[in-house]
Amino acid sequence: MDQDKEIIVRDGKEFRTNPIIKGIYTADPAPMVYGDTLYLYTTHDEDELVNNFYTMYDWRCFSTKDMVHWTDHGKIFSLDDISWADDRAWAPQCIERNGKFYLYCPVHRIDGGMSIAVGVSDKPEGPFTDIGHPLVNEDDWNDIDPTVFIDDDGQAYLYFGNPELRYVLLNEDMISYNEEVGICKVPMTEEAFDKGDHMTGTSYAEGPWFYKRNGLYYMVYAAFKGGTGMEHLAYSTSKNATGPWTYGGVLMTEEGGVFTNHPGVCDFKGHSYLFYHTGDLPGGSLFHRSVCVVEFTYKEDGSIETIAKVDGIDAI
Ligand code: FUB
Repeated sequence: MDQDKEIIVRDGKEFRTNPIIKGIYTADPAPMVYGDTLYLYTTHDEDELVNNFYTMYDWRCFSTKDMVHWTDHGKIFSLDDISWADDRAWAPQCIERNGKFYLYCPVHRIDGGMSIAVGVSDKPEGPFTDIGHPLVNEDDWNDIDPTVFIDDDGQAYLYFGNPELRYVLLNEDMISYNEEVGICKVPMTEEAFDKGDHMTGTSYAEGPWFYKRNGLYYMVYAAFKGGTGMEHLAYSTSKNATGPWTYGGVLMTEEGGVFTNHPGVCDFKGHSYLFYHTGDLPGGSLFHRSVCVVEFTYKEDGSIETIAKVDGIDAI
């Protein structure tokens, strides 16, 4: 597919229309900036549904140097590569450490429940090789939507979870975690995540995205509040990597045409971007989503105002 066919010229600049990926249905965007390139990892909603539910077998990668011209790297990891998993190739995130790339992926185990798998590669665009066993396996359904970040002191954190936000301290090898500390449960308080409609009584639902900017830690996530039954995006901040968290506000309101949304945030070449998903491609539905992007700015104190969905993105 010609990934660049949706580029138009607007105000004398190249402009890519949303959804930015149009050849297949994609969701759960996870950007990673490496060198002068932004790599975007996504899930893949199959056209044909099984049991009228999420039908997702593989992970995809796209890359760009200017936000409008994108290279499609195709399938970079799939359930076929994970002998112990059989379904639900859900929201991933990738990170580089010491020249290797680690792709953290929720999957359904053959013996039941959700767990977090890790694929390893020498290249950002894969292919990735499974480490052979789950990294996080609590034998429950909470172990989804991993988000990974390496702090300035070298400590790596993997947050994840629905309905509870939990984390582990990753070891330097990035494929194991500090078992003495174990799996830590973040207190699900209204101060941290606002009062809301999800199972903990807070608005936090799923899809955490963890990062640090100008010394402040951010947790962006999909949230439920107000009885709409649709996810909006919200954020919380902390002065420490492990909290306590303070609720920051709504990042993006819910009307995306589908019940889920999923954030991926990054800075790239002096611009700040929020990736999200909607049902805006033709044939779009709850199980046929598509990845979009919007540029935004931080206020001087690090807070973020609610970001409106837009019809596309300017070239850098
Ligand atoms: O795409 C499957 C699941 O839906 C993800 O893991 C959640 O974040 C939601 O987007």
